Amino acid sequence: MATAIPDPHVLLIGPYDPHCGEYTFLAPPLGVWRLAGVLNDAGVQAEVFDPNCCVGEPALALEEKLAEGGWDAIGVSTTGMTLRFDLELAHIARRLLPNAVIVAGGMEATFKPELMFQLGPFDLVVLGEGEKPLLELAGRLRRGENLDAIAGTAVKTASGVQLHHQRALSKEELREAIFKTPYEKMPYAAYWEKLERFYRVGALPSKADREARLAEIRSVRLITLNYCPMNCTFCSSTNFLHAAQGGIAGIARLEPEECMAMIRRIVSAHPNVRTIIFQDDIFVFTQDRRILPLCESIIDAKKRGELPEDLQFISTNRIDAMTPERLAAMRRAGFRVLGFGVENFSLGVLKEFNKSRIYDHIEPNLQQALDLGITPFLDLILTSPRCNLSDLAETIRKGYRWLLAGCEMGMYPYVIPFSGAAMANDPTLEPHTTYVRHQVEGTEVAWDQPSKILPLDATVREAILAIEREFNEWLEYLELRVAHLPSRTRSLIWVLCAAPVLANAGEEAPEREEVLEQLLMRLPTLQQETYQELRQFAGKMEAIACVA
Ligand code: B12
Ligand code: SF4
Repeated sequence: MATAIPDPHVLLIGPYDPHCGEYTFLAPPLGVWRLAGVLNDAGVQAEVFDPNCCVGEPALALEEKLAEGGWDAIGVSTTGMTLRFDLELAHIARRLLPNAVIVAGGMEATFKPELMFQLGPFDLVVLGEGEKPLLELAGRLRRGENLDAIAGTAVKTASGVQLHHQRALSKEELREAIFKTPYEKMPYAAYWEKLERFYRVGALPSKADREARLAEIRSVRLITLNYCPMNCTFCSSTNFLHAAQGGIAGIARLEPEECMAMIRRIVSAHPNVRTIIFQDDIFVFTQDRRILPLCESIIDAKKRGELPEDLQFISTNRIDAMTPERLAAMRRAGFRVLGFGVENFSLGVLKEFNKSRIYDHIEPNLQQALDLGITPFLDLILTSPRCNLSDLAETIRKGYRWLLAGCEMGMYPYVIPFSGAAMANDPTLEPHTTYVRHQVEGTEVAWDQPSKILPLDATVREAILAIEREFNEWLEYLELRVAHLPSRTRSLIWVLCAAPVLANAGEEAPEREEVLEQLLMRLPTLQQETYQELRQFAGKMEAIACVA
């Protein structure tokens, strides 16, 4: 029996991204903050260490935090994208605190517990939602009991890694956990200042531009759903709770009045907030009974002065769940950007992604949203493992058309095999998966991590790799000259690079010259001489693309 620790202290480390979220906005790590709130509420001393928002070098800042002493358990949050950096921090914790209990949690840990034990200095791996396992862990530390067989954990034994599954949080438990998220303590203001500096907001030419950028930056994230059950084949989060439960988990989400309570709390904790981002994987279901009453409540609360009139909202939604009535209600409530995981404009690819049911809804709903003054934000994966060149050309053409029509867009060249996604586990795709060698800084620990699932068809594979090579050159070139490249500008660069490759292969594609003009129009902060330089660079790139 271990020694009882009457007042255990827990430090929770958020996922670590030293590149500062190059693709998208950074924000306080919601998962570990929610866990800290739940532990604090149960009388457990828990703090968050956020490596993306600390003073000085994160590794040194962590060492200082650990040297404050008194830590009995350290929790390390992991995602596939950040794993090598998360492990670096876990190894530092072990070096400084040889006797502390070190726990891995989060997406990557849940899907790959064996890998965690192989690469990291962990005593336990938490599977799925961390609330109940961490409360149980703290209880056992208090009572001096061993940590065996806690529901929702994996442990390493002589005979291998043993999994102890847990049930996903019920609707009531999820509500309790969300309500305990300590928004009042979360350093949103520090993130906003960092982003305002990074995007050089003060240097933007017009007040309208500055206001638009501030509305984007001064946002707070709220999650009201436990998971999305749509089972897209490239998606990992759809399988997260099933992996933790060892079976199909039930859906749970907040009711309209519970969402309102959280919105009011966020506004009072962060009065300068301009936008609340509903971070649910899907915010509106096809059979949805929440969205209309929620919009009405927001509109009422704004009228009564309980919420700022100009408070805006962003959410990610299934495009097949949109109707003219819902879109209009969302617009009136202040939803200014709606994310849609469209993924691809080709029906064949959507079938492969298990998402073909959205196909007929894409164009009418994008048009309807634009007509209402809502900006649709589309995520596109340009190729799938089994696509052909005309699928790629269709997505580039339609993506370009909707971009010019006013949509925002994030484009990704191929499927990234995130652990837990059906495609990542498909043995027929294994020969088409490429790996990157990673090493954990300061250690000998190294492994090959899956990084791309490339198209099986050699023509498409070569095309997308050529497009990606040119895209990377453009990015390197432009990032030295422009403060921040928003997703839509990056997407134009993808179209620009794809156009000659597709045209050379006989596919109908946008005119490269025209795309270049569109790109130049969207780089307003460039000096005149830089434009000329840029045209010369474009000419050089085109010559290379034609030779290739
Ligand atoms: C919000 C979000 C973001 C936000 C903000 C992240 C933040 N700072 O909070 C932003 C927009 C910044 C973002 C960016 C990206 N994201 Co993101 N994001 C999400 C999203 C939609 C929700 C995460 C969330 O807040 N969940 C709610 C909290 C409460 O849950 P949680 O974090 O999972 O934590 C719970 C458990 O995991 C567990 N847990 C977590 N940590 C720990 C630690 C310990 C010790 C324990 C015990 C338990 C534990 O307990 C928590 C409470 O129950 C997820 C999808 C999803 N549904 O999870 C994708 C997701 C995490 N993102 C993903 C990706 C790919 C990205 C990007 C790379 C996208 C891109 N292409 O640019 C970037 C990467 C940015 C970066 N450099 O890190 C992938 C990661 C896939 C993977 N396996 O790695 C996900 C899973 C979506 C997907 N399926 O593709 N993201
Ligand atoms: S709709 Fe989005 S969150 Fe849901 S399974 Fe598909 S990709 Fe994942």
